[in-house]
Amino acid sequence: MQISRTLAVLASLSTGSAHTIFVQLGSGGTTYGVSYAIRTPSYDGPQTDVTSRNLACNGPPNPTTPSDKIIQVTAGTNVSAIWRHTLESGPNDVMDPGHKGPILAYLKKVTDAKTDPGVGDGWFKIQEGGYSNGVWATDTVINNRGIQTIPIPECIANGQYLLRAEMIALHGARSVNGAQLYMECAQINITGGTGAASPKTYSIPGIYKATDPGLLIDIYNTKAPFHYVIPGPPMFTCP
Ligand SMILES: [Cu+2]
Repeated sequence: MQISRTLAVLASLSTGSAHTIFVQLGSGGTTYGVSYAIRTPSYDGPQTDVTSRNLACNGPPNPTTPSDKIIQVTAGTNVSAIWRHTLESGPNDVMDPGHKGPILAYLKKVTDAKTDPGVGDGWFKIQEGGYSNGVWATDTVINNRGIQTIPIPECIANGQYLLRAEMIALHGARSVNGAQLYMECAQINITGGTGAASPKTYSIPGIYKATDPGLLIDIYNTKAPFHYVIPGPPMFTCP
């Protein structure tokens, strides 16, 4: 108990500046350049207030740069959200491994992906990974050279969307607003969708509460194996 608490404190001290950014998207066999069609910040810090409008597509204190690009995505295929410590980092510098927690992905259908701020209703969760067999989903991404593989549902409508990829680090989450949430929004145009389903949508901010069991948790003093509850709404799947 005492040792793990010390390790936890050391982990949060030593990883204070080793955050992460969703910097690149791969789709249809092409990996686009850093910040291409993604609203990236120059600083890699987290959002920690789950009621902030900047929970949607990041923003102050990590101001983001707009992009006038849109990436084509075929429904029913996988895209690759690529995470790096900074905009300049390589595949061996994804995020400090002391950052452990879930990964998630959301879509929001929009009229103009280049300009829609993403704030408010319209979001549905298309991917979630938490803690299983002793491994956090963030470790899976780090060990996969920063690649978060996201399946795009085949049954959704065609058109422009914001793709919000997210990683949450829980090393400081034993106190309220201690979880570090990392997210960026990619601007995509989906084709090949059947449009057979209309996903139930949710608001960002609004999907998380500071006291959610998946955001307010002492991961170092919770006995393994434990059941980690991934935050946010139920994941959408095609019928
Ligand atoms: Cu960090």
